[in-house]
Amino acid sequence: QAGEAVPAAQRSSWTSFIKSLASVSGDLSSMTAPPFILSPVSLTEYPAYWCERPELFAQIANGKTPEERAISVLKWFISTLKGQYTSRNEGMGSEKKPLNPALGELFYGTWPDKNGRGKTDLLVEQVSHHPPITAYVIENESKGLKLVGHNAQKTSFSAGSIIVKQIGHAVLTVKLPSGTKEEYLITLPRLRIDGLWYGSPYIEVCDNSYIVGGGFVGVIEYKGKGYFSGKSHSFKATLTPQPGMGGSATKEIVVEGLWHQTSKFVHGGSGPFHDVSGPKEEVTAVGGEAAGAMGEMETRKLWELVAKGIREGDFDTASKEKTRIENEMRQRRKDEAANDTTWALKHFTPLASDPIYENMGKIAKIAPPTEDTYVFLENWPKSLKTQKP
Ligand code: CLR
Repeated sequence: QAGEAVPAAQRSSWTSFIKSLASVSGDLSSMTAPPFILSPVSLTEYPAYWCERPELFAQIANGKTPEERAISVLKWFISTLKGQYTSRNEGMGSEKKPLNPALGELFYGTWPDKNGRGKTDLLVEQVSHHPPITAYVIENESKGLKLVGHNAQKTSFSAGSIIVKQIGHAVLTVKLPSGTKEEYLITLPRLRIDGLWYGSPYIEVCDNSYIVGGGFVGVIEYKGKGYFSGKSHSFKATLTPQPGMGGSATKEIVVEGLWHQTSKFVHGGSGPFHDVSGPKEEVTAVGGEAAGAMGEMETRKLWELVAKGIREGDFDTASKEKTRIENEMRQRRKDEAANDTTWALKHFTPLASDPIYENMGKIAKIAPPTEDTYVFLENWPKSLKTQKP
């Protein structure tokens, strides 16, 4: 029986949606779900979660030693988790099903300079539709910081929960004043979506993820209710010095706490570590066309009427518009096939295996041993950055 959180009129469609989850494996993104669970936001906007505390991102550049920087990277990373994995519950009452991006869908945004932290810019492109793959860059140029990553998901259903295996990784490059650079490989944790029967899905982060760089192998272990701390959203992060990786630290650093609240040092430091009780800063969307206008493929333009319909409860319009867009995209693919062409990506080029992932992954024994990547073409729209000659 579908739970209380499901509007009465949508109970039976919610029940059949849940039941069909068991038979759909791999990609849930194109499944039809009842209106109450739809989010008006496309997955191309999600990379903004990486930088909703821009001052913590900028802070990485202020570290004077590899150790200080590695700690700042960990602190910034842990501080993004609350936004990444609980913000839909806070903003919309439960986890929701995002709009499934079209191939070539774009999203550009910025966080302004404040208190000397520098301006931070975001660029996102949907580089594959089936399976959905989103590539992104976040750059704070004045601080020499650049995060380039992509993500995809493989979903399965187990014991009433959706298991989301995140595929993809990110590389953070820190340009040092000395002219050298430091690189950090960041991998993504596995997720479990619980609360489905009640109609109020929420995410628990599971297993491990890694941050390798700055002379450390960082392992973040995630636990939910009933594990070592007995509380949901628990984590323990261990930074282990790795000889030969550019660092000079000898002691292990261990941090423990709740990623959606606070944590503290338990080894290699003392006192509080991270605290995300304060407000975050949402990205400001910027059009990528001349004078900052939004192009047809920019997410807030492309999905405008669908999003409006979902927000206002006008699901007829939302669904009609969604069908129109999907048909247009299908036609585009057919035309390409007929003309023997393919869609040209605007900002990225695929690379079959990422050497940074392979090298660092080997040090930390990360599986799989190789992963593909999307290389950024360094072509920011002029509305975000003035191109250097
Ligand atoms: C995308 C990358 C972000 C973190 C993130 C948060 C929520 C995830 C999303 C990623 C991928 C798509 C996702 C979503 C939660 C629900 C949704 C797994 C990993 C699936 C496709 C929809 C399930 C439908 C139920 C909510 C009914 O950095």
